[in-house]
Amino acid sequence: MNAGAGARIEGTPREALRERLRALGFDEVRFAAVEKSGGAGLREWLGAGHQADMAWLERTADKRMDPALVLPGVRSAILLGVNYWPGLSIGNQKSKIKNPTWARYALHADYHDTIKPGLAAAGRVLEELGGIAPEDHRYHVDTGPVLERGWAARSGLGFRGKNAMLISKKHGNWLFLASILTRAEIAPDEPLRKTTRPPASGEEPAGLLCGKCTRCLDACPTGAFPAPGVVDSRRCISYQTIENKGIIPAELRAGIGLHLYGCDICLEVCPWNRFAQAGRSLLLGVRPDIAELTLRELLELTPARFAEIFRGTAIKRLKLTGLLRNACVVAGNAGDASHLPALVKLAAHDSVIVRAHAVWAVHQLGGSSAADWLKAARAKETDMAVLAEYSAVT
Ligand code: B12
Ligand code: SF4
Ligand code: SF4
Repeated sequence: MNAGAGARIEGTPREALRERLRALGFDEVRFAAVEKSGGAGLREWLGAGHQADMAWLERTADKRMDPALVLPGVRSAILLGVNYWPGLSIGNQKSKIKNPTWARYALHADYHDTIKPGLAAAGRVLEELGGIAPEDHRYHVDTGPVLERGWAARSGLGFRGKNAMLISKKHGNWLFLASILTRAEIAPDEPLRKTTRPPASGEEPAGLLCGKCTRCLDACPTGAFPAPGVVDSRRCISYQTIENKGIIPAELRAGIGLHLYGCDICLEVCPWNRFAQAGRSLLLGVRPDIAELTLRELLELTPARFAEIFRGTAIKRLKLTGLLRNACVVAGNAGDASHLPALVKLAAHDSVIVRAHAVWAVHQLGGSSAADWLKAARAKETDMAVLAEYSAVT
C-alpha cells in the first residue's frame, strides 16, 4: 500500500523506520505533524530587515511558512540531525590561538554534499519500509525553503535557545539539520516540553529550556541579538564573513576579532554543550587541516592554492576574494605588524573588496607610518570605495 495515499505509520513500523534512518548516519530522527501554523515570526524578522542582503529568504517566505507550497498534500515532516562535534578540540585549540578562527562546521567537506546522499538513501528506506513512493516526499538540507529549526523544535529534536540555535539535550548546539516532507502520515513525536499556553501562532518560544541563562546574548561581540532568539544578520559575524559578498561595515570589523569564517561564539558558551558526545561522521568529511592554516598563509593565498585547499568545502563559495577580505580584517585585529608587507601587497590587489579591507588593516597595524606603507598603492587608487577607506582614517 502506498503510505502517501493514507496509511498512518506508527508504533513498531515507525520505530523501525527511525532505527534504519539512524543507521544511515543521522544522529537524531524525529517526526512532526505538518500544518500551516508556525513561521509567523519570519514575517516580523523580514519586516525588521534582519535578513540583510539575503533576498532569497524573502522570495521564499510564503513557502517557508507553508510546507504545502513545497509539497502539496504534505502531512508529516521527518527532522534529521547530524552531530558534527569532533569530541576533541580539533582546530581553534588554545595552542593555535594566533591562528584565525573558523566556525566548526567549516572544518568539513561541504555538508550539503555529504548529507544529501544520506537523504537519498533515506528516500529508499521510506519506500522499502513505509511504502512511501519517491514522488510523495521531498528532502532538503539547509538550502530548501523550510524553517528547519522551527520544525525540529516541534518534533522534539531539541529546543530553540536564546541564541536562536536548535539545541539538543544530547548533542548540544552541534547539529546540522535536514528535513524530509512527506505526504505519508507518521505519528508525531512530542516537543521537548509542552508549554501550558502555547503562543497563538503555534511557535515554540525561544529559550524554552534556557532558564535564566543569558550567556550567548552577553557574549556576542557585535550585538547581533535585538531580542532573545532573534538574530539581526546585519550585525552577525557569520553573515558578514560568509554571506556578505561586499564591504564589511567598518564599525563591525573590530568585533569580528580573529573570526575568519563564520562564528560559533553564541554556540560555544552554551552550557547545554556539556552533554555533547563525538559525532559518528558517517555523513561528514572532516577537514581539521583547514584550522592549521596560518594567517600568513591565508594572506598569501593564490587562486591555485585556494582551489586546491578548499575544493569540496563550503568555503569555496566565498571565493578567494571573500577569504582574502576576511583575512585582512583578521590581520587588522591580530595586532602583529609582521603582516604589514602581505597587507600592502593586497592593497594593490585586483579586487576592490580586497583592497578596501587591506587598506583598513594596514591602518590598524601601521599606526603613524601607515600612510608611508600605503603611499605607492594610494597613488594608483581610483576606486571610490577604496579611497573612502583611505580617507576614513587619515
Ligand atoms: C539564513 C540562515 C542564517 C543567517 C540568519 C540566522 C538566523 N538566526 O536566522 C545567518 C547567515 C546569520 C546564519 C548564521 C548561522 N547559521 Co544559519 N541558517 C540560515 C537558514 C538558511 C535559514 C534560517 C531562517 O529561516 N532564519 C529566519 C529566522 C526568523 O528563522 P529561525 O531562526 O528558524 O526562527 C524562526 C522559526 O524557528 C519559527 N518557529 C519557531 N517555532 C516554530 C515552530 C514551527 C512548527 C515552525 C514551522 C516555525 C517555528 O520562529 C522563529 C522566529 O521567527 C537555516 C537553514 C534553514 N533552511 O532553516 C540555516 C541554519 C539555521 N544555520 C545553521 C548554522 C549552523 C548557523 C551558524 C551556527 C553558522 C556559523 N557557525 O557561523 C550561525 C548561527 C547564528 C545564529 N545564532 O543563528 C544551522 C543551525 C543548526 C541548529 N542546530 O540550529 C541551520 C539550520 C542550517 C542547517 N541545515 O544545519 N544562518
Ligand atoms: S554567530 Fe557570533 S556574531 Fe552571530 S549572533 Fe552568534 S555570537 Fe553573535
Ligand atoms: S547560552 Fe544559555 S541562554 Fe544561550 S542558548 Fe544556551 S542555555 Fe540558552
